[in-house]
Amino acid sequence: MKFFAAAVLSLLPALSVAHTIAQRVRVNGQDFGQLNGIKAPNSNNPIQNVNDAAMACNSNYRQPTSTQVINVKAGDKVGVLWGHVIGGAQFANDPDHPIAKSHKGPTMFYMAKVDNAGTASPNGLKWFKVHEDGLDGSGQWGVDRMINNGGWQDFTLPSCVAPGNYLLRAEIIALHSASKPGEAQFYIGCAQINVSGSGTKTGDQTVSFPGAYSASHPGIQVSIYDKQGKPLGNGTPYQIPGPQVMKC
Ligand SMILES: [Cu+2]
Repeated sequence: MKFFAAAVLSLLPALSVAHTIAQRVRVNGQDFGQLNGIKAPNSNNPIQNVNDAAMACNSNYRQPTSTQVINVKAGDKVGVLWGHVIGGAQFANDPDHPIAKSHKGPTMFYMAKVDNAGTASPNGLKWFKVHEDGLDGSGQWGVDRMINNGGWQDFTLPSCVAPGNYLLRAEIIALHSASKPGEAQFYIGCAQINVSGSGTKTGDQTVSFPGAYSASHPGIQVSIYDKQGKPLGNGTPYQIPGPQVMKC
């Protein structure tokens, strides 16, 4: 037993690097290619401080950064691809690609209007939520659906979004250790899009990043485990942090 506990503990540092990076964009199934129209960090480490400036669009971007802006129509299906490292799997049959299965939690998309999405600073923007996927009644999380989707996190861009350039913020919160304060892991990547269409909305309810989340929110500091220790939820509905999803 003692040996077993020691063996498990010695695995923890290895588990802690089972992280992920957002690195590709697709529109209606068309993949725009690695690091085109999206800025990715050099490291796959999560952000753990909700007040970190990197909560907007991550930080320490891999150079050179893409200034490409990807054209989408309001109503299109837009997706961002997550991978364990840049390029996807770290090695053949990498069990931590696109993310470690332990990293249960919600996935979300936010948008913020900018003048030029290819060069815009992610600081000081007004973000509105356009999609969220939390815990369903069968104990499956947004992250499980992303893994089952080969790393793609997709949503339908609301038809009422006004034309123009936007940063599209993809987010995963990994909650496997989140019962302790400051241990929720935030994975964030921002794509650069130009929306066309006849919509008029840029969000009913906007928030700032950092600022939108508090460390003690019940969707951020939370145990996701049932009485058997399975990550199926703790018996109360999981509350996704942030504002309501925009409605058209
Ligand atoms: Cu991780």
